[in-house]
Amino acid sequence: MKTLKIAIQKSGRLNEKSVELLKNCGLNFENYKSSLISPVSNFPLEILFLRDDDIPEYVQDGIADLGIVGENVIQETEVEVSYLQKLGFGKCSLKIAVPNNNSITALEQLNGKAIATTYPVILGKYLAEKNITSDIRTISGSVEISPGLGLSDAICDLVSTGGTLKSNGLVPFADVMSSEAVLIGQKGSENDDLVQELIQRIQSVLRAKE
Ligand code: PRT
Ligand code: ZN
Repeated sequence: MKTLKIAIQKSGRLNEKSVELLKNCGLNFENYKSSLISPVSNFPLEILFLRDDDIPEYVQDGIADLGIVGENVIQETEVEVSYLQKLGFGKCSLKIAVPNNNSITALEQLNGKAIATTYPVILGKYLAEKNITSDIRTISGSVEISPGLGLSDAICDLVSTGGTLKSNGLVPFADVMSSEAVLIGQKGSENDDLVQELIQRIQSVLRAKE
């Protein structure tokens, strides 16, 4: 019999809620922190624990049939996958923020300015749509300290409570995208009976939470 594979984040903001969702679907598995794969004892499914950045490509390439990951990561990796279900957790927005003592009030003022981000693809498309040409500086983390260090004029980063922006003297300026965790599948996987069974279980867990 066929066994499905679902990729979830190994550790980080989405791990706990992803595990909880699958457990609430009645799936029995050990949540080993040290292993990459955990078999489910009562459903033909294996759980792969991965870095969130790798999940979209693994699903696109069929190494995993399904994945749970933030929409922001899917859009940034530009993969071809099917969106199967929004999951209602991991909510955040990708925003452009500027130092609170600045004089930037209109988007056009970002022309020629340096914007630091870990989301160059999404930001690049957003600015192109608005006909704005900025210098996108791709960095791998701690984006919020970059204006204070004189490395950029603005940042584009994920925001949930807004506390990180505030404590770094930044104010949100423009909404680039909103995001939450979603269930994705390899293109066409929605036609699979086992995938449908799992989607239905997930939907009834989400309905019970409403
Ligand atoms: O190790 P791995 O690569 O798997 O994890 P990661 O470090 O890349 O990601 P992780 O665990 O930080 O986030 C996983 C996903 O959670 C993201 O891709 C988003 O879809 C979602 N998410 C929801 C967030 C946030 N909220 C969030 N607030 N991801 C990051 N942040 C960061 C943000 O970058 C900033 O540094 O939190 C800070 C801002 O938070 P506030 O509350 O101060 O606004
Ligand atoms: Zn990551």
